[in-house]
Amino acid sequence: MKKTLSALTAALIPLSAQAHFLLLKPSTDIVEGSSAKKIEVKAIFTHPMEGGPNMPFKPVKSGAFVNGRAIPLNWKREEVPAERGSKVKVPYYTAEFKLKRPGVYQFFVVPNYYFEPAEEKFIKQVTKVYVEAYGVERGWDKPVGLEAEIVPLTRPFGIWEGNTFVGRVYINGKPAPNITVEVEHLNEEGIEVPASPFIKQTVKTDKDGYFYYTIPWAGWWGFSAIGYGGKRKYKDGKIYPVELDAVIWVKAYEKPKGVK
Ligand SMILES: [Cu+2]
Repeated sequence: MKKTLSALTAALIPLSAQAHFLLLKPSTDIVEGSSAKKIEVKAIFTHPMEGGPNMPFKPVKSGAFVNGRAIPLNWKREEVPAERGSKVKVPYYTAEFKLKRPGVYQFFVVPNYYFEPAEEKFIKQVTKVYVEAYGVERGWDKPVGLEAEIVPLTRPFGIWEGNTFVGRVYINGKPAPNITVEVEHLNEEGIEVPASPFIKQTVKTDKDGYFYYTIPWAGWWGFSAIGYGGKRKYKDGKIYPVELDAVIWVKAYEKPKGVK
């Protein structure tokens, strides 16, 4: 009975509400002080507003891009249930990283292709997140040069809630006009949404590939620009389209106490 019910529920959830997100989250977005500190970065392929399900993936390419070069990351593979209460486990990854010098570190992950049977397509989300270390803010507006990339026009660290985030989307090195950008909050507070459209917000890029979103409350927010990455053969012998997405995560801080 329970099984029938959950199958029905799954069938009734419109696909548009189900946004996959590769989450790349550092333990902090700003590191201060005078001695070299360590942070932890976590990478998980999930549905951040709903808290799951989690999908399998592995990093194919990754690094911390700073001052024009990429420092490799040493990922440790860990496991998490695919869904709450499920015995099926999927991998996620953590990496410890020592920030040796001042600068803006752009952490990035290029995952393997994920085949989504419900949508009959591959998904590949090239994902970035920023950490500013020891007071040097230069370099956050520089692209890493990834196949799908959001280049921020809003400084992507030290953001207040209520700030407007502006980014420009590049797919295969070219600005991506008129494409969808899905926006999701990492729901660590257990927020319940009033209706399914609230799971994600949607904006579109303009004719030059720019998008704008005003962050409504504090926490981590992910932006996923939905691009097209050609076609590819699946193991069933058929050819399917590739959704090539550019993802970026930023953290908004709560307004200081006493302001309105
Ligand atoms: Cu998914």
